[in-house]
Amino acid sequence: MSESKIDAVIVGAGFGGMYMLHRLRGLGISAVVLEQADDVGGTWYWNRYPGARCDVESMQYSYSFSPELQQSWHWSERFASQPEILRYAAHVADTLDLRRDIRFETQVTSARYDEASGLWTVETDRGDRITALYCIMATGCLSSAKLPEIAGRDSFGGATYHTGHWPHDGVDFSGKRVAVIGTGSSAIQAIPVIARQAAHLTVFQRTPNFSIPSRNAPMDDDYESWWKSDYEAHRAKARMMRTGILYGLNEKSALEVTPEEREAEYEARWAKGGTAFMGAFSDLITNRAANDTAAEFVRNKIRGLVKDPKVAEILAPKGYPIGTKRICVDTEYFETFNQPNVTLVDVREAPIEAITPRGVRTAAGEVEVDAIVFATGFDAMTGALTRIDIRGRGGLGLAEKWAGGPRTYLGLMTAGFPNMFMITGPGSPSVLSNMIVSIEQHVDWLSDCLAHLRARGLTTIEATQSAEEDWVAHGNEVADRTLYPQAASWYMGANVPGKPRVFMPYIGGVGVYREKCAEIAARGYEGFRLS
Ligand code: FAD
Ligand code: N01
Repeated sequence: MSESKIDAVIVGAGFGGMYMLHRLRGLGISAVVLEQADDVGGTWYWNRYPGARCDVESMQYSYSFSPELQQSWHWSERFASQPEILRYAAHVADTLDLRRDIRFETQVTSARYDEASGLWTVETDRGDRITALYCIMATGCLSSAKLPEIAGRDSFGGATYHTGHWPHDGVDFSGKRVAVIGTGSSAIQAIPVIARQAAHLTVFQRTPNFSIPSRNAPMDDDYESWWKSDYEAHRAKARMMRTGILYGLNEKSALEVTPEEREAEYEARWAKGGTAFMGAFSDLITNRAANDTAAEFVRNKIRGLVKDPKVAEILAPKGYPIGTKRICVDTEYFETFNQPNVTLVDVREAPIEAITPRGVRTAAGEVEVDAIVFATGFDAMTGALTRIDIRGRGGLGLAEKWAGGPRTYLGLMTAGFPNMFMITGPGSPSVLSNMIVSIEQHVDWLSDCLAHLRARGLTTIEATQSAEEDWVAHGNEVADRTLYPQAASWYMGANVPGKPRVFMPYIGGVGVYREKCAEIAARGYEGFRLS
């Protein structure tokens, strides 16, 4: 058992925790980062599955706080691969000498607030007991991997993998019969790569996904120069965009243009590739009729790419609006189903009954395989937090408080948990944005807030109950103006049996949210109690 006292404990050494540590150092606030992995990088440390890469362009998916860093780093591709992003995270850690304040292979198990002292006590699986004034959760929105609840899951005799916990030495599927369960973003990236290696690949699909080709390519020198020639101005614009990403948004409605113009707009965006497809028209996420035009365009593309019309129809998403489950970006995903060694199983039609010692059994029979890849996602947004025994005033548990869904003020704090902060917590734009933009905004806001407290000799900040209630109501009201609640997505907690169906991120937009946070700070941290 080791006991220590420090100003701030930060949990997590992904991009959130790393930048938080850097800013606290600058404020002269002593801090330690606790990280369960053995190195920095978070998402990019864990998700080493074949084909893993970013779908925000690499010129934008990077820190903006250091002009030297963003000028000196060179990205080799339009969309960076996982190994390159991990190298970037390591480079940042080296450049800023972050690792000396990070305790690796240390999982935080509990964090308790003591009302008498006003301090947090954080405990770890290594027996550490650290007392701190501030407890900052940079635990990630997509860091709590979710295995499917399928009977016999542990009885399988071959190898099993989860995309979010991929072995560091890679996996050789040569000559193997492989099953992939799931068809979300991770699966859509992994399937084409696994299919090139495996003797046979069987994909078990519950819900088909809309996916746009990435058109990934080596970095274009002129494009890199364009960004670097005025990085500050481009970043400033991106920070005010709805998604924190700088790309062309068409202000027109999909319904006000002719069918020919609409088709041309979709074709142009399909040819360019990437998530900017959803910027084709201004009302794609608010108007079902508008959305249907984009959804049908993509379904027709799938029908064109997949040779077997029956397979194409199974892969063509129906029944929910495009974009309301996280839009995917792929490299030859749909084409992969033309390969003779790839089989698609529609588990809506033939539900998975069990995993057996030999493979996967559905209502249509057993598929024998040598390896199973669970591409089944995460207990998103709340899982990493509720897994820790976090207790605030009166011993109230966070998991208990959030039993009906997460409740926060701005996604930064939750009432009853003084001095406990969340980086990109539920109720902030987080997963609906370029997350590095959102991380920087939260860390900067919080750093300014702590500087404000310290300059006034104050020690504590806490969200008020009423501000939290108003924010939750506002978040729901904004979400209800969109089509998002119509899909059974992980944004809604729908992928975790028993999880309340609440739309968890804030969909008001990154720019709007940033302005609200700034106004609240300017009004003396309205909605927070300072003491
Ligand atoms: P994370 O990177 O998740 O880091 C959290 C860290 O906290 C982890 O290292 C974890 O081990 C640690 N931790 C959690 N709980 C504990 C505990 N109890 N004790 C100790 N340590 C703990 N976002 C985009 O904007 N664009 C993309 O293209 C994109 N692609 C993605 C691809 C994949 C495969 C995934 C899974 C996510 C992707 N994301 C993307 C989201 C991505 O999570 C964020 O962009 C960003 O990396 C999050 O950084 P973070 O520091 O907030 O969280
Ligand atoms: O996880 P997911 P993910 N039986 O939850 C299926 C980011 N990311 O790891 O849709 C059968 O999206 C489930 O089916 P259904 C990005 O934000 C980004 O792929 O619930 N199937 C679904 O198909 C992304 O959204 C990139 O019906 C089961 C799949 O498993 C987020 O991370 C790349 C099942 C899970 O999909 C999560 O993506 C990767 C069961 N019991 C990740 N349980 C980029 O490209 C679950 N499924 C940037």
